Amino acid sequence: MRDPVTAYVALGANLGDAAAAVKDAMARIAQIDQTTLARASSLYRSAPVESSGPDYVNAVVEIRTRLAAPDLLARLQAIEAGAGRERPFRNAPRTLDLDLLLYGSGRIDSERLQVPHPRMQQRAFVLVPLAEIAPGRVSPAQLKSVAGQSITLVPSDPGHGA
Ligand code: PH2
Ligand code: MG
Ligand code: MG
Repeated sequence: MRDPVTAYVALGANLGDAAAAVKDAMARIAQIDQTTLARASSLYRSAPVESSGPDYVNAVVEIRTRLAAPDLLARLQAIEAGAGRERPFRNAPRTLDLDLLLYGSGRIDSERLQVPHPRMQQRAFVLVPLAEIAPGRVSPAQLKSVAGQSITLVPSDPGHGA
């Protein structure tokens, strides 16, 4: 059996109850076979970047997985599909988006999967939650370069242990 790999997954949603969709997706990621959820960031609200519709709810999780990257991607896409994800056009508003950001120190450049995620360095909605749970993975200079993009913490819901 392969050694576990530390990987990071970005979560995003801006249709329906986006916060509930992101939290539910975290629980579903924790249930992926051969995979454990190590850390989950806070939920953040961010304006759509090269996209449209309501504000997004975004977060990042750290997982440990023995799955190969393409198998992990298939599990993530199944969770997206289960949340009613449709893809009418590029960057369309969505009920749930799960993007594999980092897979160990691996570099993957296939038609279906690019890791590290090719646009993560330009996006505060990825770098800010990633820096919260994995500060060593994001430099101050990287954070500074996206400081102009609006992103705020979603207030946590004390009644439900969030
Ligand atoms: N995802 C995109 C495009 N634009 N903007 C925000 N704020 N959050 C996202 O998750 C997001 C986006 C493509 O996946
Ligand atoms: Mg995305
Ligand atoms: Mg995606």
